[in-house]
Amino acid sequence: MKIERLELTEVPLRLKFPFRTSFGSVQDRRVLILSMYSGGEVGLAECVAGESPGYSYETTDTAWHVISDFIAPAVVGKEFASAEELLHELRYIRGHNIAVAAVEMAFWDLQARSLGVPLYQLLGGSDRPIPVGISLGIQESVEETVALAADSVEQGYGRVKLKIKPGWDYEPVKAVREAFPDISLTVDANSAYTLIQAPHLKRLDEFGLTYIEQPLAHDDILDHATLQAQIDTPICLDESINSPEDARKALTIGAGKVINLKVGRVRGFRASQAIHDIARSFGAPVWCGGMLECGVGRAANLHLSSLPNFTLPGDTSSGSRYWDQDLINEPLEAVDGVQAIPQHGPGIGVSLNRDYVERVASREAVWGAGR
Ligand code: OSB
Ligand code: MG
Repeated sequence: MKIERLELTEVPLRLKFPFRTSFGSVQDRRVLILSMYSGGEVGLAECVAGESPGYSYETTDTAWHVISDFIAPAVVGKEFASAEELLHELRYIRGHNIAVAAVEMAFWDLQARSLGVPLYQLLGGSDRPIPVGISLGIQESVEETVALAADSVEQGYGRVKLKIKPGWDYEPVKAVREAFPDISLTVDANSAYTLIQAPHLKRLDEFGLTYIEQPLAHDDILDHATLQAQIDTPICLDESINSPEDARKALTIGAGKVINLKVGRVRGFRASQAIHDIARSFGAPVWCGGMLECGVGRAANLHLSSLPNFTLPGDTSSGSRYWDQDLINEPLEAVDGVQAIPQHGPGIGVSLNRDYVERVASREAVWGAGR
């Protein structure tokens, strides 16, 4: 497939509520949408970089820079037979996985649309209901946290994840566990602790959590292995896994037992498939993480989540949870804790609301020939 044209569009999008984690709070998002054209088809992807370098060093602006100044000039006008070939062209770009992934994901969607098949088929998944969980940000009070967890349980979400940080961990988790003794409950620290706090983290063992997500440093696996040996709660790695090699090494040394797979963080679908397979060979389940995506990214995540080793509910909650006005035309709603894989057409199976996107876009860059 020859990449004839690429469009990168930035769209301001306000979350219904501020989302607070151990690394900061966000409400005003700047979502990047990539459109890739070939042979009359257009592939879509969302670039999941955040607005500030809190979760990853990548931001909306670094992704804009790397895509504009390095990736687009290297791929537009060129022919690629596969995602591997595309990735090979970009192999000299160290890091910046979120930027590279956006282009790789648009290529997969373009391929699937050109073949007239749903993306999950190309990825090796199957048409099955996708169990979904919900990620609850840090709240002002324990009462609010319990109330939000109650809403989530009522809506049928199959897992409730609480964001934690030092000073906001044992109490809210205890309160939610007491209110809901039987739900699958997890916590996500986004790297807010160090090994010195291992005895404190061990206290969470009493709540029978499905896992504790990324308690220690974003670039660590060694201390996670030490911690895992001291606590009963399985560790789920998020920030620490940026490649299939990271996954192999982490699982080899016992740094965790579960992986939160985010396509952007690991450089795209090809790497996601590899990490999925490596985790499976270790008997470690994976689940699909979220980056406060709009419908474009969520649709892609749902297709990926259909691969067989995605055995835990993902952070692919309803689009309406975050957005009054999503950027896609079709709703993406969880019903009784399950999302259907969107198949309103081939590829990721949703369509971009181009009228709206063009009306509110804050900037756009274009490479290659006319549409
Ligand atoms: O650590 O999983 C995370 C959001 C932004 C950055 C990092 C994370 C998150 C979430 C939200 O937990 C998941 C979602 O999109 O619903
Ligand atoms: Mg996480």
